[in-house]
Amino acid sequence: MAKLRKDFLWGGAVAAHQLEGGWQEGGKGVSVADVMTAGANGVDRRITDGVVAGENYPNHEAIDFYHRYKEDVQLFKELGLKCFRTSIAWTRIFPNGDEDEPNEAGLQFYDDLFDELHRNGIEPVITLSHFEMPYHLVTEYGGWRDRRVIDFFVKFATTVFKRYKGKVHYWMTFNEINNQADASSTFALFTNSGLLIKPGENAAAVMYQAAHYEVVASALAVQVGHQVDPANQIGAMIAMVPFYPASAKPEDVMKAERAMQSRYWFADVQCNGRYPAWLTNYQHAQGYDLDITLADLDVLQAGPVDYIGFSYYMSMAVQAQADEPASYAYRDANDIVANPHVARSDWGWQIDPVGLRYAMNWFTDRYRKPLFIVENGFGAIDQLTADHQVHDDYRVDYLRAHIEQFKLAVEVDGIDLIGYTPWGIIDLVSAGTGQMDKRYGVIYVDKNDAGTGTLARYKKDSYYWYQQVIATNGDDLTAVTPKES
Ligand code: P53
Repeated sequence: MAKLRKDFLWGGAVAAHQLEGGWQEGGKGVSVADVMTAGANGVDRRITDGVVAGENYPNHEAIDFYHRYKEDVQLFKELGLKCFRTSIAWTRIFPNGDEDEPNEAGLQFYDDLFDELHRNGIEPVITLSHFEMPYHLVTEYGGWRDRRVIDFFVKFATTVFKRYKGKVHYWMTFNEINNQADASSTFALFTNSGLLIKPGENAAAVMYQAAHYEVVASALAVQVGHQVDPANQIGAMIAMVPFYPASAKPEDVMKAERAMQSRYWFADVQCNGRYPAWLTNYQHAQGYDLDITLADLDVLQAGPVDYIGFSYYMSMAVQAQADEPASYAYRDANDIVANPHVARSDWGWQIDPVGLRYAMNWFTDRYRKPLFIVENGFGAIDQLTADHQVHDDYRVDYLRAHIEQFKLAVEVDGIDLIGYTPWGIIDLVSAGTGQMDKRYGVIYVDKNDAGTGTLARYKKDSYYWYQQVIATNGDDLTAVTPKES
């Protein structure tokens, strides 16, 4: 029976804008993450018209990793991390996005961070664009709706591939590129693609255009990355939420199939190098006037990704309508129904460890590429005790159940898995709500939703547990008693 690789990349994942802070340090420009206010559980974040005085922007300071990363890397080393997934803030390298020359202070920051990781035996795993394009590209170009943004992105990618050659081997192009698939979430359209939909515009048409430019830019980046260093492994990054049919009714099964196709055509293009026919037919039938050239299709064909990075938090179930159209066109708001067979987090996320194994089989059947679980985790309210402990057995239970399932996928199903980087290994700002109190970390950060706190770091019970998991290469998933306080 196959085992986890000897060099399995146990790690932790974060994103630049959610932990660095230092939003104006070292010449950094304003990113889309800098104009999003704090929301709450059930309260959307607002996108303001630039940075407005008096508003609360949680990403501006975040957990101040920009100034404290050396201390944090020591905690990661003691934890035993083999890799650390973060992103490069595009706005540190090209503050406005359309400059001719990169910003040296920004480049130097990541040189220092990557050197510090390597000194401590930790491999950086880097996302090029994780929900934070330069805000200037939104105001001047309308975000990814403009073809010129492809060149700006490829220039950014080329700059960092060259600069960090030999220091970074694992890359991903766009974080959760498919989060915008439904085109109905203002938040996803803005964070993925810098899109603000104007009155009278068809959001889906705008999304398909922007996403097309993104997959072209991704394929170009893959090609450049391989030219710069053939040792580079460049992946897609897909938000994997499996859609199950709500019943065995054939129409529900077909609905689930179309829901999966609608969310994962991005992976089809990034892995197979071409659009699936159903989507091209659908775009034509809808009358979308898309700028997709033959030259673009050649680019897609020439730039397939090396592996599939993906996030996994939850699954969903879908149901056909009574008067389902022939297209089975999928819409989140119409088609999702509650799944009575799984539990939910306080934020309504359906907890489904078996769904992770299912998703890994689905990816492997469809693409035959190595997989890398680059996000998984449990957002919860934690209680810090007076003596600075956090008894987060619920988080250990969630992570353990998911690790058990991916081990089955490797050991029983024979799936090729590069590594596992649980999300928010150190508490950080939530992408969806802007909260600090929705925590994922095995390291607690003393800061709350109001933005107050000392920013001190404390090890949670889950820290000691994960340390044991890594030390035994996943063999020992049992509970541990914290060794120190
Ligand atoms: P938060 C929605 C659904 C699944 C994953 O999310 C998502 C989102 C966007 O909120 O995002 C990923 O912080 C994303 C991370 C994010 C993490 O999941 O809303 O790649 O940036 O923080 C968790 O609880």
